[in-house]
Amino acid sequence: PKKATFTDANFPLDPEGRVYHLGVKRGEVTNRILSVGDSDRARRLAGLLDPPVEGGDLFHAESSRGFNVYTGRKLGVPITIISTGMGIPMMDFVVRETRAIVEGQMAFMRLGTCGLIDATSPVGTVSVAAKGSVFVRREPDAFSDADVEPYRISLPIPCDETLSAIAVAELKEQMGDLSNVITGLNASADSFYSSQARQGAAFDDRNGGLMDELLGRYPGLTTLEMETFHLYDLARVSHGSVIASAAAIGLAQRKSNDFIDASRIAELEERAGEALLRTLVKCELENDDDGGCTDSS
Ligand code: R1P
Ligand code: URA
Repeated sequence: PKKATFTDANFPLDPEGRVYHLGVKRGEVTNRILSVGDSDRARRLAGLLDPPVEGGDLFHAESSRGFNVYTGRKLGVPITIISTGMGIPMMDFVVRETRAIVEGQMAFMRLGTCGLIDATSPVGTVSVAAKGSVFVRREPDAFSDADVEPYRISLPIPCDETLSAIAVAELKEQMGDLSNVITGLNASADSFYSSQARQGAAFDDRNGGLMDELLGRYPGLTTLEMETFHLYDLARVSHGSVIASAAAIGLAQRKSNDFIDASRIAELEERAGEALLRTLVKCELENDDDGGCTDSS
């Protein structure tokens, strides 16, 4: 298909107002967004939305950059599910480009997967990053022989406490006996490998002491993944226009080296997804009263 022409180098839009990477425009995204990394997870969770009324379709747009946007309703409330992909730049596109085409305050929940750090949490545990998130990034200057450490660990950034509390309650109800729900501090890393302290011989990663360093600095660390920190960071600098929280399903147990059986993932994702969609339905946003995102007309 022919590519549309975009104008405005500062914030590119096509003639209909579509944003450059997500490929959606005003009216196609709501104030309540569930962001997930994986496109299969997004499609599966879109199946949990209300059935479209009277021949209407669930809105779905897939962009050539790999974002999938589904917009419908959950329990009557307009909601959007986005497959974000992986890493901080992808989360940056999702938050900034949706913010540009939605009026009023926005709530973001992330449902991710993660590595579990504390030895007591088995694979399948769902952890809410209710105590915030830090960022772990590889420092390239260390490999240019500058006198700096090879990994930098940031200060924590908090999440929205109310959104997290609703998420914990909803997750406990929906997960039931299927899995444990915990809360903790998350670390988002700029690699699945080096900055998550995975060991390998192919690269000179200098990360043998990284896990101990992380736990030494933040003993309450529960999870390692790749996007939550940036979601919280953008919410923090959004002048109050974005609130955010995040949960993740533990696929990898980093102490025991256990990895989850693939057959368990779909049900865990669906139950956690149901919980986080209900969380977004329940959360109150500033513009709800004036016909904002919960207007069901
Ligand atoms: C790595 O496997 C990916 O899984 C986690 C990490 O944050 C990273 O994006 O989350 P998602 O399953 O949501 O992608
Ligand atoms: N996603 C991550 O980023 N890390 C893990 O260990 C598992 C999922």
